[in-house]
Amino acid sequence: ERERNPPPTLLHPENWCEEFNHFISQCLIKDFEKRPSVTQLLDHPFIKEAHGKVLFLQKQLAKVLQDQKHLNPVAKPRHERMHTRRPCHVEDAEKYCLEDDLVNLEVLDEDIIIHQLQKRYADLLIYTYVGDILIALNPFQNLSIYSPQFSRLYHGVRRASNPPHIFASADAAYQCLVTFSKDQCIVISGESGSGKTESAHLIVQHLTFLGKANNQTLREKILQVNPLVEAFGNACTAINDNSSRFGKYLEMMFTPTGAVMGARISEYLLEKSRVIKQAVGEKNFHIFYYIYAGLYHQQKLSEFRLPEEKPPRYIADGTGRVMHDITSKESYKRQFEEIQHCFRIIGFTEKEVHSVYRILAGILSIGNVEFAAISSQHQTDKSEVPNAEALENAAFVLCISPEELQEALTSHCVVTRGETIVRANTVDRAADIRDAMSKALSADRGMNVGILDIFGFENFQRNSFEQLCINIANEQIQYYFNQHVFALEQMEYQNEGIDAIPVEYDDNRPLLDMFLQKPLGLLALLDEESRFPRATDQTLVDKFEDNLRCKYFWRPKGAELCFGIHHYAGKVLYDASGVLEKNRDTLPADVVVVLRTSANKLLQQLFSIPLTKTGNLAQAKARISTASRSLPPHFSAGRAKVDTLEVIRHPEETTNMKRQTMASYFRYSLMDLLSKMVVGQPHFVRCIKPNDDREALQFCRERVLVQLRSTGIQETINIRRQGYSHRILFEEFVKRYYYLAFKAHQTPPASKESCVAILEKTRLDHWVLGKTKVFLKYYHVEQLNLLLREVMGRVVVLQAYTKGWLG
Ligand code: AD9
Ligand code: MG
Repeated sequence: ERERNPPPTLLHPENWCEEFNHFISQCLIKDFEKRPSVTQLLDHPFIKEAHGKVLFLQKQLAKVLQDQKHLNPVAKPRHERMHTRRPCHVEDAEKYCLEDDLVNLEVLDEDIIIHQLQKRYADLLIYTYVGDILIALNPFQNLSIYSPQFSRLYHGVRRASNPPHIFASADAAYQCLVTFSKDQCIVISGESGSGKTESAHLIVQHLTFLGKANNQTLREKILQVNPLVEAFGNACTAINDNSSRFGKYLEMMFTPTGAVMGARISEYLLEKSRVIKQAVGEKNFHIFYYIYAGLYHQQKLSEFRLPEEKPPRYIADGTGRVMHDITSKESYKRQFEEIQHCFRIIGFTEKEVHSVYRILAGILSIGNVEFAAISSQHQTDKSEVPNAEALENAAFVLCISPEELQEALTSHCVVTRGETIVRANTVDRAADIRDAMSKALSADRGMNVGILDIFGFENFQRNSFEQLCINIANEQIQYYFNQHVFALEQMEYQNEGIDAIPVEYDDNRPLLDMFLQKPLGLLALLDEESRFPRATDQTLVDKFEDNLRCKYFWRPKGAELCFGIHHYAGKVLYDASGVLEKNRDTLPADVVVVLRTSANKLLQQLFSIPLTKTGNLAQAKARISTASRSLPPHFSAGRAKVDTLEVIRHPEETTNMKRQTMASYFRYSLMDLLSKMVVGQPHFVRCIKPNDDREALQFCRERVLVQLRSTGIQETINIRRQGYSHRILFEEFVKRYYYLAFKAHQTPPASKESCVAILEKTRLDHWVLGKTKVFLKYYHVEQLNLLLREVMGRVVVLQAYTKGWLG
């Protein structure tokens, strides 16, 4: 119905009139040259259209008056029944009912929560609310609930009108953006394989619908960005065939009236080490397989100097089958075609795409370069390249000189007393440089709403530095969640003099301090040890043990190179072998110099930026200080805390960083990401993996319970029961909603009394007033906005009439 007969776009009355007046004056000048008669004016196409809108609005108005019965407390919507909660006991099967919002449960314990989720899951109701937070259970099957019909269903309606849905969360963020003109931030968290990336896609899909991305190209561009970056940043792991190996923050930009303008994507903490080595049973980034299979089928492998008889080492797993696997896989070939399509849609030229392929092929060829020791009488540790062909291939596709490349790999320059001395590299060192170069080529520089989708918490058989970084990032996101859902909220109630029973929750700050503190946090210790040339992984673990004396750290007996961490989401045993080397991640200046000489423009660009990984640290710092100044008002009470979260945690990052390590880069990236997030009003989606077998309809109670516990769901329900998700300053509230209780020409004072007058007029109940703010439940805001939209319609009609334009 809506599509056939779309409602007119309503502007704020003042803007509407301004625009209207401007247009009319333009008409007067251009079309009439003198003041027109009413008949002339009414004949003007613009006025005709406006008149049509007015007639439409009049009809709407009649309907609105009818609909206002909605607000009558007699017809309470489902979510408002929280004050008349129904009993819901597990053993009482007869009376058992499914709740869309767990906050409505009368009796709250783990058993009942689990039982609710399990029952809902069996009915394929994978989404459940906890107040304004969405719980999403991975269905492990395709559901037909994401079609355009569903998008229409979840468009600007009250949340309780439909079952819980990821589209409703996207809609809530969108409505907040349009209503309060403020940035929003949707934070999706959950274990690896719980469905974060899928949820992020669905949110983007719904936001492009809501933002009326009618422009087909823009819409497609936004939708195609995800698959493209995921081809480069996702890989098959033991847990998830499409596991994100980076954090992704997608910002969708909207005009003040809510039309989508564009999107920006930032990626964080790419697990670069995957390029050179993958754990058993895991794979490299998808893109390498796509490109190899795609070029094979296009018979272009030789053009990119890739071997046809044997797949490159970086994508081979040692069995002869793999070559056949890659080239015969229809899906890889199809994905390659899709990636080509994405590149085209997003606006890459053929030449640019070609450059990207060349760099990817270059990485694969570099991986094939081998080193052997040359033993001469004087020099025993010099190395050479026995398979010159691989090196030549790499140099060819990267458009650099093979001799210079070889020299950069097998030797290095040292400047002593003004003299430059060339020293030979050992075989091991040459191999390390080769790998560092491959990682740098796939580095996260160059191409660059907020929807946050990071890699989920991981606990494998063997966990290394990568898992440690991933899990620390998740620890920080959990801290962000706790801050918003518990700490800031309770502080705000206190400051505003509102009675609230304190809710106990597991604060993971001590754990985060253990990682990030200086100088004795785990990452700082790692950096310190990385600076000692004689340090070994063993001395590193000893150092951890000597300094990290807290209940979250332990060292298992009989495993010298291992250490354990008790994360918020569970205990993980880490293997420290290779950690020091991974942390050093050195790319010698000699290699950078050679890569900068490339005739490939893209490659030049990648390496023209100084190779400090802290490039945007100053920007990040600046953003944090601006962010904390312009925090949404409901943050103000907690501003000190939010600052603490970023700045105190990383006090002297800008200085003394002569040598970049992965640990410091990781810390900066995390800080940069958080600086983006703190600007927006947060919305949370908690993804849950119902089983480890990736099976549909299989609900493993123990696994779900662990995830619910670690994310503090029960405490969340408690605080959401008494909580108010919207806190609006009196001034802002009056400015926004005065139309609901006052005449258009009145200017009520921005006081508590004016707020009371408005709230009483709307006949809402259960709101609370603090010292400076109105405290509302999410459904109050929904109702206020619906009412406002209707009243605005009336104001527009009235203004048009009183201006006398339409007679
Ligand atoms: V990781 O931390 O990046 O390793 P995610 O992102 O949490 O992980 P992902 O979104 O990739 O998990 O989901 C894993 C798989 O679950 C997907 O490949 C789908 O096969 C499946 N999935 C997840 N959500 C849905 C859904 N809403 N509908 C259908 C889904 N399948
Ligand atoms: Mg993912």
